[in-house]
Amino acid sequence: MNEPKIKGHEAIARSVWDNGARMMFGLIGDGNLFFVDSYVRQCGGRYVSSAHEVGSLFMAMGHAYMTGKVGVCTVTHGPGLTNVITALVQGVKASLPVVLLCADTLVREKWLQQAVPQRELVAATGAGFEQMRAVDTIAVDVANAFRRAAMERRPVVLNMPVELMWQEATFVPAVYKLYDRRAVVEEGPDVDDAVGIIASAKRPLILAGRGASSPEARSALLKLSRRLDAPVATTLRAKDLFRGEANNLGIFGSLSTPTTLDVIAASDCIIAFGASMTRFTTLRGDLLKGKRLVQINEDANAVAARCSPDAAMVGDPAKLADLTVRLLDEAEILPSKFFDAEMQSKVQSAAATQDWVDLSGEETIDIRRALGAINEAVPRDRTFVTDVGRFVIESWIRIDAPDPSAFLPTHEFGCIGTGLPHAIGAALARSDRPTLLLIGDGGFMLGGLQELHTAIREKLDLIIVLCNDGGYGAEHIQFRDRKLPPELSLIRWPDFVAVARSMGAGGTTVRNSGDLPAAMAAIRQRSGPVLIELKLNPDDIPAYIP
Ligand SMILES: Cc1ncc(C[n+]2csc(CCOP(=O)(O)OP(=O)(O)O)c2C)c(N)n1
Repeated sequence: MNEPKIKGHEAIARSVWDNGARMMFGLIGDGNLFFVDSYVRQCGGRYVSSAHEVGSLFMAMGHAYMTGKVGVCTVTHGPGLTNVITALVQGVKASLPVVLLCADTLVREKWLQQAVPQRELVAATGAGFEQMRAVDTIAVDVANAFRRAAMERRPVVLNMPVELMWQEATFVPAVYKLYDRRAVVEEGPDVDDAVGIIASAKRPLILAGRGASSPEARSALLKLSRRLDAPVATTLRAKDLFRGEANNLGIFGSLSTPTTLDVIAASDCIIAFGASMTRFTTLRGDLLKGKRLVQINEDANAVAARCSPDAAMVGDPAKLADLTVRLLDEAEILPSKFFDAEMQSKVQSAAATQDWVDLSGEETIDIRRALGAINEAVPRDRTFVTDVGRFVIESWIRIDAPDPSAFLPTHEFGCIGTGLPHAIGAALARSDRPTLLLIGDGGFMLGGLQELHTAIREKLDLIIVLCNDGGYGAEHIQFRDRKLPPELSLIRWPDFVAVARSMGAGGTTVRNSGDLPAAMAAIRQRSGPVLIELKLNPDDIPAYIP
């Protein structure tokens, strides 16, 4: 039988659609325009065009983070690819599954303006690389890129030679099934060693990371904490997992409160679930000194990679917490009495006390005061995204996320200016609730302003809180610390609110506490992206921890 033939660009569009992509981000050029057109007009796919390619890849990453599915992005050859190199590196560091469909120039032409060694460029970023081989392998090549992105949890670049776009072949759909690779929990020497250490701990403390932040893991960890009389804490990424629990210490690490640091210092055993134990979590190892560490992680590669545990278990954190409780019961181990009424009242009274003095003036507002008010004004069911800079420390401490899955920090590569496009992708994935973005003025000028128009065009429910300290605060404080003049870090920006309004967003400036009610009203009455600019004194922002 003679199957009808379709063109290469149509086959790519159909394959992307068949692999579940209902939304694609990108920027068109010679190499990908016809495929994007087929995706939109023939498949009915939703295409979001960015102002700069790097923005489209960050959008796809924000979308992937919120949906838990593979994000999709397309760029043209040459500068289309070189423009996304930073985002590829960040995607690798953040373990985000994304397929980047990247066109490539004609092989037979020697001196093409936009020719670059794509494979070599991608290799240096740590992302995966797949070659679209021929017009009749398009379906399997696309399916394989999706499979690899999902299984390897990193961006995969699919190189699409432009000569394939108008060639014809019969089309056989391809989608690869993903197999569950959940580690099986079996009793054995690892479990014996780990539970032995936990059973003998006198002052155990449970630490949860993002790998143990599912609702099942949360309740299993709380059950174990009650069984052991252990307080609970989280890494930054699992922030707010235990909010409201009596034995919650909040964040473990460089963002810990003094009371939490006291409890950590007193503990003799850290039981870490789903945490990779970064240098920020352990304070470069200092917080683990003199304690035993038990690490429990589903990902075997994360175990003992950045720390030296005394025992470890590889497997589902919820199941291993349940197993630990069962084994402690069978061995009739007594609770530790570490978390007692005294510790509870210490933790609670510390949380209820304001340990800072309001430094708001006439022309600038104290960041802590402003963020407290914003935290109250924005609906609780929210997505919370942050850019990078000195402001981020206070933002992480003072702004709540409803749960860790709604919290998208973008700091893995320490790159400023990635927050707004991430927030756009996240807002498109979760249009049922507002997205709150905290960003600095430097980050906004580097990578926010250029995509603000995308957010406005897409009519997103996006609240942008711009922490404007008049320059690069993370550098300002370093000049000040070394008693050097900070002028190089100070920049006279345009009027951000006027610029945002001229583009079609709402906006208001907060100079002092008297301006807060108007900002709260602007948040309540928003009908699209709204910019809340906080005027901050660069000399009065709590210290940045590098
Ligand atoms: C792409 C990139 N360029 C430069 C830096 C160095 N850097 C780190 S923080 C920072 C200041 C950012 O300023 P802003 O967004 O206003 O935040 P602030 O530190 O003032 O709170 C800079 C320039 C970086 N991290 N990433």
